[in-house]
Amino acid sequence: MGKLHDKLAQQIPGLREKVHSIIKEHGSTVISEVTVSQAFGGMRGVKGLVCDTSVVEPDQGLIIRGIPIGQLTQKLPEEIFYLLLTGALPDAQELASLQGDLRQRAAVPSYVWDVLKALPSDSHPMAMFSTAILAMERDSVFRRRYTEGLHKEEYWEAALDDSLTLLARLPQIAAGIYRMHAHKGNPLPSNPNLDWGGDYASMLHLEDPDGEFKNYIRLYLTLHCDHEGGNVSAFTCHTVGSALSDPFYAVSAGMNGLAGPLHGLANQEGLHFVLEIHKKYKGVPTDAQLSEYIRERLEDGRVIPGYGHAVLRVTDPRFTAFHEFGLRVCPDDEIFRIVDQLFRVTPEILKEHAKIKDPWPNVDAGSGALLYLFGLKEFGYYTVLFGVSRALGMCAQLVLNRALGTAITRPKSVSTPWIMQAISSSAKNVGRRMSCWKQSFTCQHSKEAGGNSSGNRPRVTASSWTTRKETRDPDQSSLHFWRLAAAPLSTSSRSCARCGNGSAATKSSSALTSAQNLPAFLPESTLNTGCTARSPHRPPKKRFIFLKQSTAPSEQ
Ligand code: NMX
Ligand code: MLT
Repeated sequence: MGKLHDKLAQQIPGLREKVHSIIKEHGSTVISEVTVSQAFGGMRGVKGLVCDTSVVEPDQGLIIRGIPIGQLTQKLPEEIFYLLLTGALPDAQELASLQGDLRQRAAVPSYVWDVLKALPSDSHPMAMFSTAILAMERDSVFRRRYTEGLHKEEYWEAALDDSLTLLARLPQIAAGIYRMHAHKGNPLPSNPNLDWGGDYASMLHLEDPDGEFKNYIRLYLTLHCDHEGGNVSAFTCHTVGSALSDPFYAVSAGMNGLAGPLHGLANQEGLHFVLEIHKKYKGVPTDAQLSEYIRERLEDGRVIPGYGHAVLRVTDPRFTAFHEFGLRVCPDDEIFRIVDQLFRVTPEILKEHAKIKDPWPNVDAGSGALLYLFGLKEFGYYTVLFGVSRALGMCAQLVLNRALGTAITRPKSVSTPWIMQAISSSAKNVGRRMSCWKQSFTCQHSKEAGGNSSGNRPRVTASSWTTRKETRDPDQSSLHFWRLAAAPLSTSSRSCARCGNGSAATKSSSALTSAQNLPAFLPESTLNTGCTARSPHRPPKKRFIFLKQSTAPSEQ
């Protein structure tokens, strides 16, 4: 398996040791919490998965092994595969070794074509693609070796073996699917003198007088390669692979997720949307017409394809790379001009909808328009291109997970009644804790306020909590209250925020928290403690000071 195998064999023992020691020494460190909204809302933002091939920063987008994707646009996709796996770009020899290995494995078995031909002719290209990958499972080295008794430490080698075979065959399979889908004849043979992406472009067999189509396909395959571990296709692939299903099963499953319109199919939807606009306005509309069109679509309860993202909060740098390519190659083309115009007009409209967290274009907003311009007009096919590229990331993640012995994926699900029970216990617990807590404090200002029947320092009254609590939803009432009550308080000055009494023995919120075992979920910033006692000459304020009874001045 060449130099890539050797490099990984060198790196993996160190990686294993690092991960084992992190788990051993810091296994109980909390890195995330889960709210009810997240449990119902696609686990958005929950950190419960590790992926080292790439990260997606909300304000920067895709970063592969520390390198922003915008700096990798000139690299070949197979170089990116090497980078995803090893953390470094290959040198010339390493690249040649990988390309040689891929070439040797590129022949597609004839049974794959038989399976594809047996499918109904109107099958979606993504269904064909996923089926072809699944059919090749019979060739899995991982499954064969596992059945023979493969040692755990060698899982990754078998996964790499399968991954290389799978990736080597994908361009010809994908190009063959295109030709079948577009009724353009039999699949064409692979050209061993071309790189992985160039060969794919060449087998698609479209006009390419100046080589820009090949460049575009290489760019396309580089930009879509990976998007950390939580996107639908990568996560599905990861989950299936975690059961030690081999890479053919796992990648095929990932492709089925990619085929959804909220994920990879959005590139097909995006072009469809642009063509609809072009048809309706018989060319490029005015900005006002386009705005109206977008608003109508939103009012019809339909998404604007190619816009929004679960993680990103800026223009996707992958969109920027496609946009720059279009500006260079076809700035005056009407389809491209609509893509460009959508980029100017759409975000401002989406920003009017507070619920839409990311109004900016994602990778799918412009990629299809350029394919269309190069003559690849069957947009039902576009997600297959995405899939060929995303297989790089899926395979890299699988190999590393098998190397690190990542456990079978099995989060705990809960039922809706369980959630309702948790909400009500949480409200009761908070009430109980608050009540314990308020017993432990007394108010400095009670003296000036005249006190209550039991003395000069009345305890904080329950009503001061409940008046506010009643106005809040039951699960988070206290938290809201405390947030309301929070006000900057210099605990170091040890003086009261209302009367400025320097002798007030105010404790820092963290000291109070630990001393009184306060609700652990209250962020320290919300514990700027305060007094709820009313002074006759001062209306109650949002800013209060609590004093611990045992340290109140009168008891010192
Ligand atoms: N057009 C209309 N509504 C949108 C859009 C959009 N482009 N983006 C988000 N929203 C809505 C979303 O449907 C949700 O509505 P509701 O509460 O009624 O269900 C609300 O805004 C909140 O969604 P967000 O939290 O902003 O986004 P979320 O993380 O749930 O979903 C996407 C992310 C990507 C699924 C969503 O932005 C979307 O549907 N975009 C259009 C489809 C698309 O371009 N997908 C491609 C993603 C990239 N990829 O290649 O996979
Ligand atoms: C992707 O490339 O996978 C998409 O941008 C979706 C995602 O990251 O969730």
